[in-house]
Amino acid sequence: MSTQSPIMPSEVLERFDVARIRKDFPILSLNVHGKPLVYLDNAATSQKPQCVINAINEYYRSENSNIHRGVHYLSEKATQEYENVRTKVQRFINASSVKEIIFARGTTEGINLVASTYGRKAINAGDEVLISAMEHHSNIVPWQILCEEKGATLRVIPINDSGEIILDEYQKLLGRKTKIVSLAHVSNALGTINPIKQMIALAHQQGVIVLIDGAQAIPHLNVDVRELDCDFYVFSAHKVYGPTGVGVLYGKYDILDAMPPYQGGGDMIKSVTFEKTIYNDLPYKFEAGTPNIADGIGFGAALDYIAQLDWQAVSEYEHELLQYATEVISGIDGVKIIGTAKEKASVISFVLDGVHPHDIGTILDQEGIAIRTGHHCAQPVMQRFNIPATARASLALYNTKAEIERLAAGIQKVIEVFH
Ligand code: 7TS
Repeated sequence: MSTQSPIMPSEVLERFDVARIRKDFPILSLNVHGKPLVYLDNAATSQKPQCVINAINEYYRSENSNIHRGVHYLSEKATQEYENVRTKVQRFINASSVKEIIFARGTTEGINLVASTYGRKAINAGDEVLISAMEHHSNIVPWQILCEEKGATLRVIPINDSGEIILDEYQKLLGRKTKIVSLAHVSNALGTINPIKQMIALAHQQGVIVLIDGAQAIPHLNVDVRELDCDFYVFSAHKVYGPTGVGVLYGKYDILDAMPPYQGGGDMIKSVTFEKTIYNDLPYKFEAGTPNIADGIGFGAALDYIAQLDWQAVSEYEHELLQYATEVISGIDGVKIIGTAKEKASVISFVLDGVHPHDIGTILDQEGIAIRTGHHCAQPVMQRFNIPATARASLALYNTKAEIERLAAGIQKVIEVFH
């Protein structure tokens, strides 16, 4: 029941200059309930570096204007800044073209867009949509709505007791009726990294297209959409140090081009008469109305911030931190970690004997420690493990070993209170 580190500080933990990184995130120096904040709710949303805050501020101070429609200085400047972000996203995920980068409100909207455009066109009565048992609600409900409308069936790939997809079952479920597979790259409730490259290849062998929900992968893994060969990849800026309200839908050009539009309105058209509307080219066909310009530009600053980091060092650091946290937390008597896949990122979901996760969260909050408790918008995962909820600590590049030790001490306090 030791909360002391059984692991010596490693080379990686020493090499990565986390103290310098932490200075970039002003919120990390807050005190909460009189104690230094330990922010371990990064899977819900990450904190923002000063450069992102500055970019949004600067936009409203000196660039604010609507985009794609003005000939005046401000509108041209805002348009250029906003479109530059598209190029940054294209490079970030190695897409072939900026035309394949659609801005949306976030992961949720990206999935809904695909379900209600590609899905409505491609899926008919008797067809099947295949997801896994570890999906976030936003990768379940849009498909349920679609299946209900079309008389199609939602099929679910089971997971094992470690929280890994059972690949044999996946292969059995992939059949002639399957029209789309939609999978989390990384599970928000379990932390499992799914073998999506292999799963995409298996789907493609059957001529099935694949959407990847990258919400939890994008802050931790190196994502190359061409290497993965996914047909769609969606993620949210706010989980990767950018602002809320902006996200990305990547799609292969030919697939996007053949899809009907999502919402109708300004910017998504070339010409409108009462008889007929000609839709705009990609990517604008899917971007009706004034977008979230300021936060889009803030997202660009987040991508610049990431670009100047040694991403390999970040990944190694986060991996080491996760291993350390897993060892320390699982060493506490009465704690059980939910999600013990061999390949994991960032997330430690756990339950504690005799204590409801909400009580864990409340006591930790008094210690200045922010974790999330509940079903994490993945209720079927809770059902799979026969639990109502978990307590979840989720890590980011600015977390430290010392914070993990504060978490462990906080859990000890919970135990003292309850026993
Ligand atoms: N998919 C996954 C895997 C997620 O983790 C989330 C958000 C979403 C989709 C939805 O993202 P949004 O930005 O559109 O809301 N996950 C969480 C979480 O784990 N705690 O709060 C939000």
